[in-house]
Amino acid sequence: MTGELSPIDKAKFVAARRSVDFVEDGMRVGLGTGSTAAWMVRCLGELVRDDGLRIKGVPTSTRTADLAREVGIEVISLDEAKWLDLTIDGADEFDGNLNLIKGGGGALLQEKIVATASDQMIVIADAGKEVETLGAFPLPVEIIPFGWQTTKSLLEELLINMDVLGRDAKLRMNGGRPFLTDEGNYILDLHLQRIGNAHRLSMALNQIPGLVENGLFLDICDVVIVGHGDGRVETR
Ligand code: ABF
Repeated sequence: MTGELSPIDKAKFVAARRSVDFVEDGMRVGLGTGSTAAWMVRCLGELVRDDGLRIKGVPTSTRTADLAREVGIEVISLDEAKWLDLTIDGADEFDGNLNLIKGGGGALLQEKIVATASDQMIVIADAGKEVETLGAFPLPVEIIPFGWQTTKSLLEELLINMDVLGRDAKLRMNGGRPFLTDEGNYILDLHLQRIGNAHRLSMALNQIPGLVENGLFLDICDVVIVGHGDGRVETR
C-alpha cells in the first residue's frame, strides 16, 4: 500500500495506521478528509477486506466517500447513523490544548458536524502541524455566495477588535473561479498569523449572518496522534 514514502508521507501514514487501532467491530466511524485521512481510510479498508472488520463509515466529503467505497467500507449518511462512536480526521494545526485549525482542504463544515456528532474525535497529523499558538495557518471560514463581499467587509471590521496579528481575508480560488465547497459555498482564508483568543474569535465569527462555519475546532478533539518522518508515533 505504501511503496517508498517521503518523510512527510511516512509521518502521515504512521499516524493514520496507529489511529485505526481505536476502531472496533460494529462501530460507526466518521471519516475525515485530506491526505492524512485518506491513509486512514485505506488502512480501514484493509482491515475490512483482510480481517472482516465490520464498520459503517460516515464520510466528510465526496472525495472521502468515493475513496471509502473504493476500498470496501460501507458508507452511510450522518442522518442514517444519527450518532457516531468515533471520528478520525486530519488537521492543519493543533496546539497543546488539542484545539485545531481545519478546513485547508475545504471540507470544514461537514468535518465539524461529523466530529461534533461523535463520542470521540481523534486527529492524525505529522509533527510539523504542532504549534504553540494557532494562526500561522490561514483560518478558513465558509461563507454563502450571496452577498459574499458584504460578508467579507463585516468580517474585516470584526477582526479589528480581535486579538490577532494579521487581518487579511482572501477568497479561495480554483482555476480562476471561486473554490466551491461540497455545499456550494465559498471559502475565505483569514491570514491572522496569531490567534490570541480562539474561543472569542470563533463565537464572534459565527455571529455574522453570511458566515456558515469557521475552521476553529475548539474542545472537540480528544486525542492527537502525531507521526514523525522516521516512523515514530506519539499520542497527545
Ligand atoms: C482535513 O484535511 C482538514 O480539515 C485539513 O484542512 C486537511 C489536512 O490535510 P492533510 O492531511 O492533507 O495535510 O483534515
